[in-house]
Amino acid sequence: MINLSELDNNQKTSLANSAFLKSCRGESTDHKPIWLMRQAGRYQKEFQNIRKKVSLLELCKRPDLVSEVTLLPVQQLNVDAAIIFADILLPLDAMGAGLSYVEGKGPVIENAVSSLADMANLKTIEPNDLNYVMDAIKLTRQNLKADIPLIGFAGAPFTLVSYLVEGGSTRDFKKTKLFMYKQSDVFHALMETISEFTWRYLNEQINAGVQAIQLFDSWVGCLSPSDYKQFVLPYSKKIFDNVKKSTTSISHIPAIHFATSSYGLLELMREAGGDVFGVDWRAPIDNAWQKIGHDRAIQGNLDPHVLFADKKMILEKTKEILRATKDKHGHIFNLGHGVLPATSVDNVKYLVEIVHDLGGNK
Ligand code: 1CP
Repeated sequence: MINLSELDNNQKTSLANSAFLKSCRGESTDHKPIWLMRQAGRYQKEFQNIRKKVSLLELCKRPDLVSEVTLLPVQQLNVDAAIIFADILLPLDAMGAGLSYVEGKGPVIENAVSSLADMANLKTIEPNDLNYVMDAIKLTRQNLKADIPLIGFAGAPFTLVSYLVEGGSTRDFKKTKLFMYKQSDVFHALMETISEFTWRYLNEQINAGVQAIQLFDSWVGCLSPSDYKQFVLPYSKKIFDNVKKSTTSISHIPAIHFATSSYGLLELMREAGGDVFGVDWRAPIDNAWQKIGHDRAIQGNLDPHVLFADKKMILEKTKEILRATKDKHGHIFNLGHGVLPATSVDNVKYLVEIVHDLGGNK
């Protein structure tokens, strides 16, 4: 097992000069970098074959399989970064919330939280309760091409609390919002506990060898700007502040701040922190970038459904994004949300190819 500090200087330099990390820093690159959220998953037959043998939770706890799955998209698609295969809900499993993934339904939390007493039943966790993630990072860094950065990640407190309170996925976030308004003290206490854990968890991932981190606040776009400011911003800010503080000695590890439906929140998300902002397709990427400010990098924002269309449409929609980000440094191409399960691998490969061929100057 190696640690980042054990990477030799050549490798550190080639990683630092990768198109992905240069773009995170807003520097010019020889080609436009691209990686895809959920780039390892159900749409790949190799992944399906592994999932026939093990459950998602078992897979996440097997560093050998995690490493194999994480490398798949790098080998198959030629993307510019790998993201460690894990799930944002793993800390809830360690907390004893009774996490399972049910076929056709998604994540289910058996011990959902609706009171202070429910919260008190959750275990206090430490990053080393998820040591299997750190072991997987160390192994993957060893197996990954020397010039491909590895991204670590965590779920943001609001998004994790939404799963804890709803007991699974939701469309309207009704329970979460009522909990936030009616039991604000318990809500704040949960946000505090999760944010304290999260910055330490991300720092452990950095120590284990990732070159960038992404905070997924996937569902925070359901909130008004005022509620974001009051109930979320201080906690996300604490995470970015603390990750930053402890990484300056290693060399700067860029932090990506991602949410969907976030157009109305972008200025506040910037205030919370992050070097790169992940945006979805609900707003034109140049408008979103304008709101964030061009002194920060941007990531996105193709609608994942476009990958179900024919190549002509994929090309047209991709060119729109390339045109809107042309002549500026600091754009990392990505989807606006994860790759959908039935996506054609061929179309994903095509997307990576055209971004590499046309990105930057067309
Ligand atoms: O059976 C399966 O294979 C289940 C599908 C699956 C996968 C492939 C789940 C269940 N999690 C994962 C892995 C995963 N989750 C990754 C892997 C790394 C990569 O990108 O390649 C990542 C980054 C996540 C992050 C994640 N999990 C998010 C944030 C991103 C997003 O989609 O907004 C969220 C919200 C989750 C929760 C979750 N886990 C799994 C599912 C199906 C969901 C979403 C359910 C919902 O809509 O609420």
